[in-house]
Amino acid sequence: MSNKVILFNPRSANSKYRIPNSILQVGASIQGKFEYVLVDGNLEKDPYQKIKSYLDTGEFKYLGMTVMPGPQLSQAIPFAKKAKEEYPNIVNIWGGYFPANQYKVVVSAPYIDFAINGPGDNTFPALLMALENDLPYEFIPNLIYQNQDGDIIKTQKESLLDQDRLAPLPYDYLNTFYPIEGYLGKTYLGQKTLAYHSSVGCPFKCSFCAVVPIYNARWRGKSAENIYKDVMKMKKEYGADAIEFHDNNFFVSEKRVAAFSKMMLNENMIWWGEGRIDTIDKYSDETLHLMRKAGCKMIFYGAESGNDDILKQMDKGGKQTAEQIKSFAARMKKVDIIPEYSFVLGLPAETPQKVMAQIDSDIQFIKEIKKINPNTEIIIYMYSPVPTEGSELFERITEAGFQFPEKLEDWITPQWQNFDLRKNPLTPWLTPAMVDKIKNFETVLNAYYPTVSDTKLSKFQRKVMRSVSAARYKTGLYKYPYELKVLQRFWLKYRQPEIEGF
Ligand code: B12
Ligand code: SF4
Repeated sequence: MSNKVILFNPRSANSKYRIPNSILQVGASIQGKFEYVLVDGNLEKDPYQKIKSYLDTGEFKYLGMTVMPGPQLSQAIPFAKKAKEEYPNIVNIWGGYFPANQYKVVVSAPYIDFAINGPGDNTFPALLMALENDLPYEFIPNLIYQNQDGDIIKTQKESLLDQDRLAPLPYDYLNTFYPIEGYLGKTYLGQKTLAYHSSVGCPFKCSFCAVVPIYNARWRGKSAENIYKDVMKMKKEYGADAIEFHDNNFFVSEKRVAAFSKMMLNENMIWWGEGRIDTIDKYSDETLHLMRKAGCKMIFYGAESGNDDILKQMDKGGKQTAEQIKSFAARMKKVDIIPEYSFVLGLPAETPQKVMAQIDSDIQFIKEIKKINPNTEIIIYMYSPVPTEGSELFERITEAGFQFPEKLEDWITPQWQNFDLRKNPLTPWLTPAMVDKIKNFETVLNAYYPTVSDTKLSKFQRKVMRSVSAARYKTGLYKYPYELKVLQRFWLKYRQPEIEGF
């Protein structure tokens, strides 16, 4: 029968491949209903050849891809296009954050048939059923497509599903395509790190965030018991000894985190996740100590900026302030959990002088944080807007002249690839001098405080980097830090969370 499904994870990393949770969960949604194969672009030398070999059997009709912005597009776009040209009867279905946010450009491409708008757990099997049985699909929630008149149709959004009732992740089936051990990599957290996703969405509405347009301040998580069950399976059967929680916001519920921590107390596993300062600052000391005892070693936070006005603009509904960012860094020091603070520099302002002044003041703020808690890991992003239409920030960037590509293929031009990686934000209000200042400060900061999570750097190398960069760091002379760049090139394959992730 020619109704089999290929689920493809385009290449997203050059090393430290994670379990492709997106296609794994999509696979779970059709397990037992449709036959499917998994193709991981991270592990295939020639993934298109692999896809083609399946299509050549004549048994496959559906090509599902998961797509996030950035390098995944450089396989997703040409592969989808080529597959449609060579096998015109296949149905191309894209899911993930890119098609959900950039849906206009995606479904207008003549070779893409459908985009999934957020969770695909019900949508995907329902769509396949409809297509197989020639039934209407207009009433299937979370779907985006272009109809015959050329109108873009977005069907209604479905309520978030009870995450405990989703089909179990088909780890053992994935293992028949790619050995699971290959996905449990060495990180700062452990020798065999499991990537796990325990919740969907986020209850907040930060105006720059790609999660907001899709989830609209909704969040649902699996219970502590079910997370623990999956983690234990991966520990016992595949030797996992650490966990990276890939949730947008793992720490929404103190009760869930405390319950999970209690279960993890004697498991000797280290774990990490992403949270919000204002949420976790409400946790009791007791919970924080319990988390640390249970293996929570580091938490990633969007600190964003040291300017309260900007924080207000960004964190709608949030209560984070510059004072709190500082006092929380001190609190984390007391409970011995490393705060990983990310900052977004280069936001628009009325005049270039104001943009520059804000960059300077954020740099000062970061240095203050480092004084309060030198273990704080700092990650600097250059502001890249996402089109959260209707948001205040979106209106401002549009007024300032920002425009997204109009054609899907334009996303794989080098300038947009760099934009995706937040390397070159293409934002009209940032001058080269501003971009240089941000990048140079980052180089000096990383040399003066080499990240603890880089497992390759020796004590001696850290010492040398620190002393060579000390004068620059202290005096604020960040320009042309070539000597540091040379050292970093030789000694560091820098952990670049902005590209590699965590
Ligand atoms: C893991 C991860 C990575 C890994 C990739 C791992 C891998 N697979 O090899 C790494 C670390 C490499 C990475 C890198 C980047 N990432 Co990333 N990443 C994630 C993360 C944390 C988890 C993704 C995941 O596995 N989710 C679990 C699955 C189950 O959820 P899901 O993907 O949403 O899938 C559901 C639906 O979307 C839908 N669906 C998804 N795919 C498909 C496919 C089909 C066919 C169907 C039917 C449905 C469907 O159904 C699924 C089940 O309901 C997400 C945030 C998040 N919490 O999701 C960010 C995220 C996707 N990444 C993001 C970004 C920006 C990047 C980067 C571009 C830059 C950066 N700063 O991180 C880089 C570069 C990417 C690259 N190199 O191509 C953003 C995207 C934002 C946006 N503007 O769209 C996110 C949302 C993080 C964020 N909040 O900013 N990333
Ligand atoms: S808290 Fe994080 S995930 Fe939630 S809306 Fe803000 S930036 Fe996005």
